[in-house]
Amino acid sequence: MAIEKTFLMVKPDGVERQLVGDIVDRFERKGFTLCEAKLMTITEDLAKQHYAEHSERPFFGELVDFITSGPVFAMVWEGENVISVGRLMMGATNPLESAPGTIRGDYSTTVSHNVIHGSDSFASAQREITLFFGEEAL
Ligand code: DAT
Ligand code: MG
Repeated sequence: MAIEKTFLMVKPDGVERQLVGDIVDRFERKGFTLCEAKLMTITEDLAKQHYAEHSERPFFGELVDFITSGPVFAMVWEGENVISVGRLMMGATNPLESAPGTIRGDYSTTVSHNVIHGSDSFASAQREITLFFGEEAL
């Protein structure tokens, strides 16, 4: 038993393609609980903090440009093993490995415009929830 919280975010491509409702629906039907949500535009500064672990990667500039290119739908979800189960529901980063039935497997063909972000560990979840919603959302 591990009731925990994770940070999930529909990226600008997902918001533009009107996938917010479908994505919220998937997590609700799974049995997870929505704790926080907001439609917002990420500043360059916040994007660089959020993706700090990738700052030395060759795609970092494109990643920051993309995630700040339009509104995102940022969320905190709670439930049993929601961090790892949420990652399973998202599908793999590599589009060759994101299985049909997952969000990325159903809606994305590319590694960059891949519809959704989700925390990959307890430490990332704590950091990302605090970054977007403040410590009171933990
Ligand atoms: P994830 O979003 O599955 O946690 P990640 O943390 O490795 O994946 O990378 C963050 C984002 O960076 C990812 O959603 C899309 C982008 N990205 C990752 N690898 C990339 C690559 N090789 N080329 C372009 N963008 C990439
Ligand atoms: Mg990641």
